[in-house]
Amino acid sequence: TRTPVTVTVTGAAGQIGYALLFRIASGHLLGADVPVRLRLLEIPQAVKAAEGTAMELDDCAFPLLAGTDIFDDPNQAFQGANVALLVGARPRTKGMERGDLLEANGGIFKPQGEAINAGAADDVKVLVVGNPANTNALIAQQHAPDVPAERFTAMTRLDHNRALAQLSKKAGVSVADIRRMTIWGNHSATQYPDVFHAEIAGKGAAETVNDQSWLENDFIPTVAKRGAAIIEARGASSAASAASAAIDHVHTWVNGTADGDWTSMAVVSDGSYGVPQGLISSFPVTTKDGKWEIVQGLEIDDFSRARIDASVNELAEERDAVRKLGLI
Ligand code: NAX
Repeated sequence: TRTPVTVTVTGAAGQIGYALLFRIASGHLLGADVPVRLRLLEIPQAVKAAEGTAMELDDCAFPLLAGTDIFDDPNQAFQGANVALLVGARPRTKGMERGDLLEANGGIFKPQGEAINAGAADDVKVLVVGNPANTNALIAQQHAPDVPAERFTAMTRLDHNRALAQLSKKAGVSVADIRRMTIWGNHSATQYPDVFHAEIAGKGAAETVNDQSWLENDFIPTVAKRGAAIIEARGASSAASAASAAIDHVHTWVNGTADGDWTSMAVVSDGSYGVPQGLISSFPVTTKDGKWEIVQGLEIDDFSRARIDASVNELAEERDAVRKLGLI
């Protein structure tokens, strides 16, 4: 039998955690033949709730789940982690300025980066879900100098999946007929969902839809503001869809993208497409053998260029702000 893969999940007692843990333990994260060992991190006040979730995990009798341990100390939680899902974060509350938000999250992601650096497995792969996800990932990465920078990623797969869903509805096709969707930039309202390289059943998606006004005034804002629309309708933020996207992100990273297709991941920039080196920005990426690569050579027209630049500028501002606060 295979040695279990150690998966650390932070914010385990939160609503995404509740939707995520059962899918990890049932084999959806890494594969139906890969046993997993869960290490959960919570703040002390939420450890009891995490213990309740762990009781339910026991009660599922998942054949692949080799055990669940709960910690309130990041150094213990990340010990031996092969996969780290950083979900817990400090949400923006009323009256909080962006600087306060970045500072509060720096207080979480700096020690977690240090703990990953000190104790995670050599092959650790990190996905940051907790917002502001790209900049939280940058903070953690900067405090893990011994871990290759490319192992730190942030989640834009939910935005990617939302874009697939909107386009499939508009075109009257299955999401399975769509390839090469791209989310560029920050996981925020400035993100740019790009259909100009996407294909529907092998033909250009933009030409197939042939409706620039829908693209500009409906598709892009609907995808970018979907999180707010979910809160408005559900009375709570996206949880099951966010958990599902986190599963997709890691599954694709580990198992590879399909031939001729790509996915969206926020990864450390090498300067591709004019995105300043070092920023953790969403790109079209292919994956193979547990490694990602930014898709090269795509033509970017003026319409796309302006939107990519706006989102990347926001990321640069966030980086400058956390630098000023001494967080990186
Ligand atoms: P919840 O508030 O339900 O849960 C967060 C959990 O994190 C809580 O149980 C809290 O105790 C825990 N936590 C806080 N600080 C911690 C720390 N230092 N160490 C360990 N655990 C800690 O939020 P939930 O709805 O689960 O969302 C989690 C995060 O995902 C939020 O930051 C949210 O903004 C973000 N999201 C990101 C998305 C993305 O696409 N990148 C989409 C969904 C979601 O909005």
